[in-house]
Amino acid sequence: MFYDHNITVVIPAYNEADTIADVVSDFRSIDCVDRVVVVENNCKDATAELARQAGAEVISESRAGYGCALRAGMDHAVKLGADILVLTEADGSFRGMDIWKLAYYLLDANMVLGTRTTKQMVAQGANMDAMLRWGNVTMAKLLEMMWLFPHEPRLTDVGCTYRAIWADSWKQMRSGTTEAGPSFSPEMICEGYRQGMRTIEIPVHYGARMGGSSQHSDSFSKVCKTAYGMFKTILRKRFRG
Ligand SMILES: Nc1nc2c(ncn2[C@@H]2O[C@H](COP(=O)(O)OP(=O)(O)O)[C@@H](O)[C@H]2O)c(=O)[nH]1
Ligand SMILES: [Mg+2]
Repeated sequence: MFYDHNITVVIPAYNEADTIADVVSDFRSIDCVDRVVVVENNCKDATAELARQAGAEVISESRAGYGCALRAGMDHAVKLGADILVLTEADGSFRGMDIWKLAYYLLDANMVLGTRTTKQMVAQGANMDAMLRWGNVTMAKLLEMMWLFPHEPRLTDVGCTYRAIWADSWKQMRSGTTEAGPSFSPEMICEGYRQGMRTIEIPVHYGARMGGSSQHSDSFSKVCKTAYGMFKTILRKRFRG
């Protein structure tokens, strides 16, 4: 509980057996966290079993993809009565204790986004070199420009999974999100602006993956594919709603 608010952490996980147990334990050890939900999509390894053993509730989503997994996890958390939904990753690149920062800022907002582009918060070995950092900042500036009037957003990252949103705000924006993959991240931000939601971005610690390999950004071609998808999503949301 954070004050009187029930917090559920939602973790999308695809073949993350190397890291999922430590991540679930880390988030469960944080006092304000009430429940940890892991969403898997037909994982080919022991992710689900290890997550369950570590104390998470595991649900399976048949539609593949990061966006589908997050939507399913948030819907599940809402059904169970969560007040605050916190999204994070299964690879150990975020740390549980940063949830406090997100939660405090959420008292003044509909949604609080983490940013991984504050260099001083990026650990050695993290998948956030200068190219990725500036790529993320550039995409964020594009999003800012698109929604300059009337919102004047301040953003430096559009793809950070670590974020918090009120369950009521999620229910309100849900039907405006359709992306199945990583573009779900900027789509959620754009939908929030479209609906006039108050969104704040704050720096979070970003570390190296503790194991496994990235689905979206471990090679130049994957980064380009992910970035192009996000670019299209931002333009679509601005000009086609
Ligand atoms: N359930 C599910 N989780 C996914 C899928 N794709 C990525 N993830 C998870 O989403 C998070 C972000 O993916 P990751 O590979 O770390 O991408 P990166 O952070 O951009 O390098 C991780 O926790 C992944 O396990 C998917 O298709 N299904
Ligand atoms: Mg990751």
